[in-house]
Amino acid sequence: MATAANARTPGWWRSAVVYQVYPRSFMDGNGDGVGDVPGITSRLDYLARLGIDVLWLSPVYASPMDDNGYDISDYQDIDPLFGTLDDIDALIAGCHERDIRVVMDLVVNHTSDEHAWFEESRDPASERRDWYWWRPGRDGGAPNNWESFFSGPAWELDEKSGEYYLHLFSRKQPDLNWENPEVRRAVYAMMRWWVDRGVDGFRMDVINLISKDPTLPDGTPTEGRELAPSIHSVANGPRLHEFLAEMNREVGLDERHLLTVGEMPGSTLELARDATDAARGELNMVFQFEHVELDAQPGQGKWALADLPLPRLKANLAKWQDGLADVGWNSLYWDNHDQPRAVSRFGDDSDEHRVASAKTLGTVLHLHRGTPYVYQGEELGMTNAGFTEIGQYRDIEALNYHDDAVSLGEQVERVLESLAVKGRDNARTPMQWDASEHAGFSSGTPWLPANPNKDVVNAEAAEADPDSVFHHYRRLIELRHAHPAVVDGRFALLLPDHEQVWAFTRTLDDRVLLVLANCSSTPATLDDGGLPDLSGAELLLGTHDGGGGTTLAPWESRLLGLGG
Ligand code: ISL
Repeated sequence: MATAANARTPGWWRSAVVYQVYPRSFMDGNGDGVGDVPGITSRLDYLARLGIDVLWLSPVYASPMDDNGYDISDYQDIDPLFGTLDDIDALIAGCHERDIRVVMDLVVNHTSDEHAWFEESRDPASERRDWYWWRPGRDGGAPNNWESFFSGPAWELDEKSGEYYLHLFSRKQPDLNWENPEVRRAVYAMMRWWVDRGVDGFRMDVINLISKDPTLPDGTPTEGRELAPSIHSVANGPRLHEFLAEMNREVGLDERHLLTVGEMPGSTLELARDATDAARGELNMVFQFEHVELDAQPGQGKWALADLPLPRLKANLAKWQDGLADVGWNSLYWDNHDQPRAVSRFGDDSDEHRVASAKTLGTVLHLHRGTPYVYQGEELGMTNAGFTEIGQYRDIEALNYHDDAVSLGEQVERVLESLAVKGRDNARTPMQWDASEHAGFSSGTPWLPANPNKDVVNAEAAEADPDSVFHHYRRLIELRHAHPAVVDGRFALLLPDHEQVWAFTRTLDDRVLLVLANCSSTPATLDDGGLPDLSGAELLLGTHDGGGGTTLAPWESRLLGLGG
């Protein structure tokens, strides 16, 4: 059988669209209320109909599930909650039969504290002691002032040795010490094992945290907090590029044309450009965070909400387009399992505008230059969860933030508002397959309840409606596969100051693609000049029938083809 895996060609990922599955919430095959691998396999025909090229699977490895599988206790086994290694083999084969490639999540900045490596490492005499970051305390407290991403100090005292270990995430996610070459060798061997099993690439969790300044210097705390936010103190360490290049060589990532995308919170444009410069042999692309941090108060963390005027968002994406135009490559995303739902955040999720705004956001994103990522349910215009009480949340980040903020004297109402807007559980409610109980996700009681809007927002209804968000995404993916300008065209932002309209071109030779998108819930006028001559333009994709003229309806978008 000629599998997609053995047909990988250099740069194939530039014309690909990746679909992210969060296994816990995608499809429950055995009725225990939690999604699983056989459940995913049972839905592959749906993904094939959408037309995606790659499936990125969030972690399914053995895990105590402190952070829903991002705390791994065995990299080479599947958690029983999700299935078995045979189930994964069947999923990979099922994908390859449909020409869908499979990218695994690689979580190697940290393991679970229940990983055998860490259990050994707890013994100060063990050969694995140095596989993690152990340090004596300072002045009766933690070794430095770093704060965990999930609130509170980034250090945990281990009574047995009287030393602390570093955990940039939960205390059940101790950080691996990448300074130790044995750690690196073990990680590369594990990656090769997965490649041999048939996977087509890796999405690398917080990969810019693997290199740390070994002196672990204190960070500068922000006003009113005694702990320094860890990201600014620890990201992008001195040996990051060296480690990435070594991994690439040792695993044969480029040699085998595997897709590599590194998640890099706190990445700068310069860092991303270097990391994705093909000549350096590190990564294909990175997930940078700037555009998903614009709706927060600068330096105050994600929970300090702020308005986001459209010109700022446009300028930010344009900055990355320009910055990676000649060297490197962009990844494009609105959504993932850590972010609120795009249509609720950047669009308008009211009954009136949900469909048009979800489509328009899709057009804008997919027509930028880079590899687009679709997070499960985004193609249906799924919305935020609408939780109003802390008891509805399951995410460790949300629960820790709530307790921490309330104990520091913040008003409960404000905390709940931030959670409703930004909490990660917004993206983790069950995939909405149909209007039946639990949205067709599970025959049991789901671990998080399905959004009540599943009666209207669901895959079955969307597939039956040619004007749905689903079919709009399907067409966007088709357009990418059919039009080289979508993949390679040079990007230029138009009307940068327009407060409602997102307008840009993509140009390849004499072919010009023009996107005109009203990103607001009121009509927008296009009389500002600054647009190319539209006579003879061909409408390739629109959100409204028979549009035209110089007024765009609320959330109307048009993709026009000129010349060529
Ligand atoms: O979710 C975030 C926004 O608050 C980030 O802080 C997030 O924790 C960060 O982007 C890293 O994310 C990745 O690593 C975490 C895991 O919890 C996330 O789900 C994962 O995407 C630790 O493995």
